[in-house]
Amino acid sequence: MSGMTPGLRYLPGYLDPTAQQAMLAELRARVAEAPLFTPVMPRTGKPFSVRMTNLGPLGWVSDRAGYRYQPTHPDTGRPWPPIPEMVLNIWRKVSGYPHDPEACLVNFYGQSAKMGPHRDTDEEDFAAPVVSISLGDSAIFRIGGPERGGKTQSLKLSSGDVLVMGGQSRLSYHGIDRVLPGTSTLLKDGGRINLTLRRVTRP
Ligand code: MD3
Ligand code: FE
Repeated sequence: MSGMTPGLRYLPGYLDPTAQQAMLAELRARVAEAPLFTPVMPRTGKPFSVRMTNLGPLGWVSDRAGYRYQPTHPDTGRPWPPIPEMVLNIWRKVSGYPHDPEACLVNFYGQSAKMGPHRDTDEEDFAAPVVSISLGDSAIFRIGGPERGGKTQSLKLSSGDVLVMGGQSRLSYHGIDRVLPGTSTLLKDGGRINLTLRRVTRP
């Protein structure tokens, strides 16, 4: 639990470099089946700087029509590939929640990508925490409270770190201010991958 944000658990170095390599190999194989796409903002169509794809029965997408979860890839029309067992096992160990996640959002950040402050509210079930796994270059993560514009704290997320957002932190504003280029050798061409695991429906 981290000071001003009850329910936030930071697990630095949860994955050692060998486990990070193994996870990356699994992800590469699955992302080959479900290519990264560039989401756009609802209504305006402004592109995100982050590219994304999903694994699991439901995937989060954003397009001109809005934000939603859907069972298929927006470009290929195929179901999202399954969430790798080693990723599910992390959820089972750290979430404290008795059901598996349905969505694993895979975010890819190039050197200048960011994610503006937002809350994750497209799920039906806020009883489950959100679990995040970071790979590749480090990034500055910022988390506030339940209201936009409140006090915030920053945390550097590095390759192999796991973050669990339960309790009050589940509905907190959060975002990625910047990626710190050249801080990891995991990805040959640099950049950062974040996996965000979520329960979407009420079990
Ligand atoms: C705090 N992703 O995909 S992960 C997202 O690094 C997202 O790609 C960021 O925010 C990333 O929605 C941050 C950490 C994270 C994820 C979900 C949260 C923090 C959270 C939900 C509630 C509070
Ligand atoms: Fe989020």
